[in-house]
Amino acid sequence: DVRRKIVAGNWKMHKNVDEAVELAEDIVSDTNGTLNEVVVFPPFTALESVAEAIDGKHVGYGAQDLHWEDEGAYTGAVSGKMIADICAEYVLIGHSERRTMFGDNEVAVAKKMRAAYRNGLKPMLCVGENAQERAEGKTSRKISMQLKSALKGITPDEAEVLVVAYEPLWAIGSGQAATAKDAQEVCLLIRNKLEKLFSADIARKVRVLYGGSVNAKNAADFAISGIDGVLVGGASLDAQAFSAIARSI
Ligand code: G2H
Repeated sequence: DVRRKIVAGNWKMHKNVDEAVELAEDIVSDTNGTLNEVVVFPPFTALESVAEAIDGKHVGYGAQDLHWEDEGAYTGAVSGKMIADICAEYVLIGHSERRTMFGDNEVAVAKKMRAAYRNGLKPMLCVGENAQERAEGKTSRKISMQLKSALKGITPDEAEVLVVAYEPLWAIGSGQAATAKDAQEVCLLIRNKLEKLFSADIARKVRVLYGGSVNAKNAADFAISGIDGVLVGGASLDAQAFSAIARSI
């Protein structure tokens, strides 16, 4: 397979600095030897300390969000330029918690995508339908719309390093993960859409992950063709559980 799998941990609003550094260091030692790419997303207050602790090791790190401008009067915001300055590799964009609780609409997501690329960060773009959209058979339409809107103006070169995370809203933090078959179906749909938006070559290169209530027990279910890894929330806060996931993907 041309695509190296990614196991990513989204720590959300958890961990103070000391706890974050300890977790990151434990993940580094517990995932030693894995062929998969391992990435952690600490909260902003701990990002630089985690960066210092694991820089040069096999575990990558990124930010959970960014502002679309590089600097300015935007109280409380952190820019892609600032995130790139501490040598982060990735940035999460359009996580459903940002979309539903912080007003990140399609316009904001698209601007954040451009800001990430402008600053040399690889975006991990989150898309997904809610329970009602799934029940009404609108999953495909919703995902296609989100991809088209977020990737508008992105060049083929930029698209190559894109990572897409399929995170159905009904599976997030609910303990009720999607079945591997349902996740695989939507991941394939995402890859088809990428082929339409860019090319078959780029669609072959982009990693498409599944996220939503992945844990050490169910992670291996998602080790199937078309799913290039997982984005883990709750279970990524425990080094042993997260490392077990990294080994089973
Ligand atoms: C989805 C996921 C990680 P959890 O938000 O982004 O979280 O694994 O807790 O459902």
